[in-house]
Amino acid sequence: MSATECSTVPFTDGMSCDMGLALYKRDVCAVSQASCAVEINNLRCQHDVEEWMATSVTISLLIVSPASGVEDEYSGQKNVLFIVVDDLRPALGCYGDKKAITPNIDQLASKGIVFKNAYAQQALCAPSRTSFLTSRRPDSLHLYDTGSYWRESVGNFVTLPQHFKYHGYETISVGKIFHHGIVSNKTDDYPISWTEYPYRPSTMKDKMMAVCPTPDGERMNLICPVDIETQDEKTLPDIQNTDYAIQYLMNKTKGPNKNVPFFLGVGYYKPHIPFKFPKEYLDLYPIDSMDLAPNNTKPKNMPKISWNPWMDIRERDDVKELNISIPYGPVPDDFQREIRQGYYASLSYMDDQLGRLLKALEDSGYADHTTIVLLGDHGWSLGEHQEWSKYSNFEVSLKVPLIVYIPELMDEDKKRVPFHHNKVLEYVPTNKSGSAESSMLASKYTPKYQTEELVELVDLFPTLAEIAEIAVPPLCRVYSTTFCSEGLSFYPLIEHLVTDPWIDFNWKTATFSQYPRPSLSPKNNSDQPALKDIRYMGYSIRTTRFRYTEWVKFDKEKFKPDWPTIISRELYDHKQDPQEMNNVSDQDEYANLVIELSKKIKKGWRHAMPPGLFDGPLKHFHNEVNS
Ligand SMILES: [Ca+2]
Repeated sequence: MSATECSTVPFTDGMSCDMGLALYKRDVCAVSQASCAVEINNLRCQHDVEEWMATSVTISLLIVSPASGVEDEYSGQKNVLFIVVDDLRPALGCYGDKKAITPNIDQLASKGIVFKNAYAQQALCAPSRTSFLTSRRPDSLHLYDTGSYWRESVGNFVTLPQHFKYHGYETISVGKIFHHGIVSNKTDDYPISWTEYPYRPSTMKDKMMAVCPTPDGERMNLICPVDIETQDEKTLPDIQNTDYAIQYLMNKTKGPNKNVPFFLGVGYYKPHIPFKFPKEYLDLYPIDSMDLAPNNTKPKNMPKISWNPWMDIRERDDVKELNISIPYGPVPDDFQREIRQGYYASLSYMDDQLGRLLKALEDSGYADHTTIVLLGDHGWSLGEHQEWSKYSNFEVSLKVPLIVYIPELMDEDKKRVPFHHNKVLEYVPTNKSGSAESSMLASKYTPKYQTEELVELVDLFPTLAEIAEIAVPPLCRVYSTTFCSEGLSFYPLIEHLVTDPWIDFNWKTATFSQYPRPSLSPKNNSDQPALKDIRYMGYSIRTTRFRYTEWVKFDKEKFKPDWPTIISRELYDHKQDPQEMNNVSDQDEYANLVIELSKKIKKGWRHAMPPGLFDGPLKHFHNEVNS
């Protein structure tokens, strides 16, 4: 039976719908008392899914008692606002970036927790998003490019929104949550993951069009400040996204489904290239105030295979005419400043949209019971290492912002300060020397909680399930298509930081990421090799002090590394070298460490979990933590 014939039922690989659903229910029941009252025998696919969903909602309503003092109609279920920002690195006020003007993201951070060491599993949209939306790592998804749909190619894994949908949530996708295209069946995985057809802004069609005004006419530039009045429909994709999400919230408060909990995914397109934004945002960052990356040259002893030649940047008209040499460049200094200015301006424009959305959430009345998560799908190099864009295993490509706000946990005594919209253009500096006064204004927010603990985007699925008190997928002890997770819920970590921060907490000891390459030295397809061209894989781990990457031969038929065939190694000591400018993997004093980290990488993510976790059931670990 194909995935589409049995499309609403998980885990149907080689089995009937009935069996697939029965297994999902069994797995859910194993971890969730609420769902266990449901009979799992004699199932019929579609009919039973709907009946089960209805029963499941009723049961949750009965079992989860509302917190005291909230409005009568509140059902006790937590809504989720899941905000994914395309190519967002932690260039944010709340991450200590003095230049960034991001008062709305900072406002969110001032109520929630900021994860200072959060990592993507691969620095490319499609593999990263599919990974955190299924809680599987790229090697389990067999996905390193944009060329396959997991349900057809590898396993009918349940997705994060699908799981919420099964638990009675309205699941809504606005903009880019799944990577659009083949990887999500060209439908963003509708109808399996979403209650209604995913919204995509109509003006996204202009992404590869010549719409940037220049003295020589309209061009397809990298840096593209625009007068909105001259654009298609007089709007831009992220403005449309925000309008749509606001409309959804406003309609919901008035509609018959007012009390049905929601999982609202809002995927912002900026600061992904091209840097197309309303031109006023450029004034936030006078060009004279822009600097270069402090480490804008190639790292010492960097293996050639590490390099990504940033071809997506080069194909834009304004970059093309600079005739920058392939593959290394460098980009002329003046243009480096312009790229950095364009990235920051795009980011502030996106932040302004987020402010509108947060204000609407407040106005809708849902903010008291809506968990908000904001993340970037991977990082981006703004000239660090002489590099641009993502496509690598460097820290700047893999590190992402991750902010989580859980009102029920983080606002004591119901003293929640309402969200408001910080109008970002009010931060435009009055002098040309830069944004000092703006950052002073922006600094009125500081993160409420922050942590240096290592977390991975693959952890998000179980974390959100635990926050919402729906069935938490247990760890996948071995590779499996059943209901399980290749990440670990960090909710206990959050709870610990909020309630008992002075007590030691056992947490994971490394994060795992990877990047494929077609060749030993950079070629035109090194940034995004198609699966058929992949010959090497760089496996990268980050411990609290080190980033270690091992480049090995890779079998693309079996989706497995050939560990003995090592191409090269990289080791960056973040204590001595936080900018990753010196690969010390060949230095004698690090020889033993290289052996140790090489072993750790091969043992894999399961063995970097908190001690004891793989010796007993997950529940046991959480009980220990809570006791
Ligand atoms: Ca991306």
